[in-house]
Amino acid sequence: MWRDLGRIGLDPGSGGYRRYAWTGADRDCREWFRAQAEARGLTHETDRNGNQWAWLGDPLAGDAVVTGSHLDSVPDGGAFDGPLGVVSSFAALDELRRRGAEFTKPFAITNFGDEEGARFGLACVGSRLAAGQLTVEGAHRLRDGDGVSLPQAMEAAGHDPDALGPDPERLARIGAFVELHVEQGRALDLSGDPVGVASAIWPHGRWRFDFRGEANHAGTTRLADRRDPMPTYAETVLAARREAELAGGLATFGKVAVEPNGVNAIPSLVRGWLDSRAADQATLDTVVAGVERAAREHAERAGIDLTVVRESFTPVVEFQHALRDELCRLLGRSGPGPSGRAVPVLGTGAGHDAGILSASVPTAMLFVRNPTGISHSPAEHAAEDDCAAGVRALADVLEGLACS
Ligand code: HGY
Ligand code: MN
Ligand code: MN
Ligand code: MN
Repeated sequence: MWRDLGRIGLDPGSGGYRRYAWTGADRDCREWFRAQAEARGLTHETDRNGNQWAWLGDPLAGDAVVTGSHLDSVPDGGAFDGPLGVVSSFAALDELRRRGAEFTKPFAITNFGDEEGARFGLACVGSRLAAGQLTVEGAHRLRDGDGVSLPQAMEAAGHDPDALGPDPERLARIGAFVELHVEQGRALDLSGDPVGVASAIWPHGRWRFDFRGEANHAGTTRLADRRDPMPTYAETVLAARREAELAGGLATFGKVAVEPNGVNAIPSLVRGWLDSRAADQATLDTVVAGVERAAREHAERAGIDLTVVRESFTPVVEFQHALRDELCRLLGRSGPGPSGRAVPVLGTGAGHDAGILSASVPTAMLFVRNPTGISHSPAEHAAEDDCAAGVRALADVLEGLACS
């Protein structure tokens, strides 16, 4: 199961995955998901927003227990971020069948579409649309780097963009959603546990900084005559690191677009995206305000026009305590930790579909140890034993929530 999926969208040059929404690699992942579902006698469906569901029992009965994650990736992403959750869901179902567990509630495994937002710039598009946190107009406005709109890309992939919209009835029929995910950090490595339960997702967002100057010839324009936005952008990136260190948050300028992007042309526009996150809202606000203030000061001094647009924002998600505590009780009983200790509870700065859904559905997350903490990179890794511990833990949780 893991090997078949592992071949999809793998870039041999970087060793990373390039599985972007509504591309060929996405199609192959969706095909893999459907085949896994049907091989287990599950009923496969793709919902109005392009999320895949594999059902056991009646999807309309209500109080369903659902697990799953996403299969798309960031550019040159790792093999585990997303796929570990989906593969572990199928493996946990196999484990429950080996145990002879009887499902007393409808059960489903999901693949949420476009979680990383790598192509259209907004994370969790499939789950945001379903939860009504992204309007249809907002979705139709999304464009990729080649100017292809989300509706055009969906249509080309055979999915009707006019079907997009909130799906409250579907979400109302879910009693609990549990997402297993590779940890994107080292808390479990440091605590010595293979599996942990999520307490919260930090508030985080994406801001676009447009630095506009004046295109000109790199070889004939005196330095004093330039309105070059690149130095202003560079000063802002350095300021972001300082502001984050001072405030105790995180700030990353990981993506930049330059126009006209010629070696011998002074740019007319440098567009940089800030990803900022922090354990609490006040710290996040301090970091972002500090970066914007510094950017405006540098732009003012250089005669550069600056516009800052908040492109997306996810407030803090405190996972529902009752479900979180139920997971801890269920896992504490089997004690996947070294000495059967209670399972650790930890926060994360990474966004997830579970975070989006938590506004509409009782959600919880399980994390599997990542020995280096590296993620969003081909170097992302989780040990086989830890992945197996994650499957057993997920099976324990699903058995406690959905089986007699
Ligand atoms: O950006 C994130 O935190 C998530 O991996 N989409
Ligand atoms: Mn990710
Ligand atoms: Mn993920
Ligand atoms: Mn995520």
